[in-house]
Amino acid sequence: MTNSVLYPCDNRFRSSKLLNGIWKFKFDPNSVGESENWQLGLTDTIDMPVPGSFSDLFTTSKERDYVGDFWYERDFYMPKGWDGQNLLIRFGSLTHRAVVYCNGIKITSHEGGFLPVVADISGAIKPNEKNRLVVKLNNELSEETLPVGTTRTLKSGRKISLPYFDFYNYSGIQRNVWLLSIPVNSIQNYSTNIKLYEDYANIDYKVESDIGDINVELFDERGHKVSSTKGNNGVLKVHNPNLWKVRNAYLYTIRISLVKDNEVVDQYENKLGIRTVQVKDSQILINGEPVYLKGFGKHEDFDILGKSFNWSIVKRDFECMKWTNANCFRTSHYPYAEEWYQMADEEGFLIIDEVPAVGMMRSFQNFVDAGKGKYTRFFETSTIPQLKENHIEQVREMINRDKNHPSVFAWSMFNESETTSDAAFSYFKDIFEVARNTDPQSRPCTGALEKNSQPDTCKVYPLCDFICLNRYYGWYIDGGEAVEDAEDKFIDEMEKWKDKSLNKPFIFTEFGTDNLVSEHKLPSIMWSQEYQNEYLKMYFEIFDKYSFVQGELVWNFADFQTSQGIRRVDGNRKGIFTRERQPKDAAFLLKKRWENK
Ligand code: GCB
Repeated sequence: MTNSVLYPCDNRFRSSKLLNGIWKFKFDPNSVGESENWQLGLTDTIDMPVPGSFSDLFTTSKERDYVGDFWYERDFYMPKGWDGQNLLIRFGSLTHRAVVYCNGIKITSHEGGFLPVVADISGAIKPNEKNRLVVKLNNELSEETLPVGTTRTLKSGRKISLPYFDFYNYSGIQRNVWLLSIPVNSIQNYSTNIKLYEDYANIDYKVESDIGDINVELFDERGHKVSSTKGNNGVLKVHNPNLWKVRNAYLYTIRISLVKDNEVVDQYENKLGIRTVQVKDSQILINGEPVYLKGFGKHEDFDILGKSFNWSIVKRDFECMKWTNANCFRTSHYPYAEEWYQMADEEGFLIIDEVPAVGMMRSFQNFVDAGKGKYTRFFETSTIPQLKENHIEQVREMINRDKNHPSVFAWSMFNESETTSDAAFSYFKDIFEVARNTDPQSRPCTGALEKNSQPDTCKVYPLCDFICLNRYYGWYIDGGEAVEDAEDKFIDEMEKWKDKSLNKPFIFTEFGTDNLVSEHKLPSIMWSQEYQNEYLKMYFEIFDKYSFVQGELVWNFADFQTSQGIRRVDGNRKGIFTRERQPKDAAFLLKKRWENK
């Protein structure tokens, strides 16, 4: 029995029970927990919601900005009728690293804060008694783990985190926690790959399971069976398929059954969209048709909730994105909770799925340094082998988790890394290769390039199937009075890319200005809403001049929390929406442009 990361599914064979709610919580600043046997049970605890980011619930900075080890605990009973099954514990994520104990027994440990942690607890659980789940987490940043940053110890002995990235280091048990009951002989994983022909589609599939016979069936949205076949590997043929289209999604249901001695012993169902992805010349093709990407770089971020998963925020964000006529977003700068992808599948949104490889230029203000030629020999440091190991593992885990979502059309291997050295190239060559070897659908791979990654200096862009540029001409570079120079510099760069005749699509994965809802100025000045609109119009004019520009994802969908600093006014204010998800002026500009684009 492997620890399948398949999203929970309830049916005759499988059950799930959410363990969300109030858990016990305790900081462990001196890392004494294990030596004092905290894994057996915590004392002197406080209440803590799960899912939840702990930071913004507190009223002192010491607690909000806490860095180090911290512990969660809750008791649970195994539901009636679950005996004889395999029991798994499944965390949507544990940020950034964790050790899980059940009844004092170590069950698993995991590195990386944005992907599921699943473990078999069958051996540790007591069927008829109260069971205790204890989780030790740690949220320190380093140059060996993703996302990249460092941890500083103040004179008082208190640790603070110094992220090399521009979002607040929220942590905790931030996503759903489930107890799962799975048959002893079970289905563990499956993947699909779609090929379209004139009047039919072939869905090549692969199922990993315990020994037995596999049946695969496909149902349309009305529940009618449209195809079926047998075997762990095979092809489902669908005549005159309803395609999953951008902003016009059609979802079939795939049902996989495991049969032993003529009896079904396990069944797994999930949604399936029939669509293909291709990069051809300078276009991105979905089902063979070119699509221009319109949308946002986002964050999982909200007032009080931090990065906690919450369905209402997912719903509101999709409603706002639909209102602007967007069709795409990038999960900057880490894989989001799985439910985001489920809604994107339903709503026909495209996703660039990003691994948490952010901060790979050793800068506390990467957003400024990214434009100013800072070079830190990041890839020539002794921490690189360990970092690379973690990076590879998280690429694998992300693709394994998200590979069956029709919404996911591309993988992003990094955000704003240093790219100008041979060392950077050889590092990323291996990372891209892992992604390409892992994805059964061979989706395009890319990475978001900062301003130092220029046509004549960047060594990494040849690895990208399409080029993603983050550019801030007119904000970090030549903002305000100098904005006309910004425009010249931007056009100059674009001409250099054009001269390269790369015959690849270019997507702008970031461009934007900070602004305050309270600021209106005539003539415009930086931080006013008028300035944001003028800046966006300048960018749109330039995009429209170059036919290889095939998408625009504005930075950012909404204002979001960051570390404190002289350039951040209670966070990053580049939102097209406020942090409360109300439109700023630019939202109306985008809505109008994207209606006709
Ligand atoms: C960037 C980063 C992003 C920042 C953004 C900004 O280049 O990729 O994480 O938030 O700039 O607003 O400075």
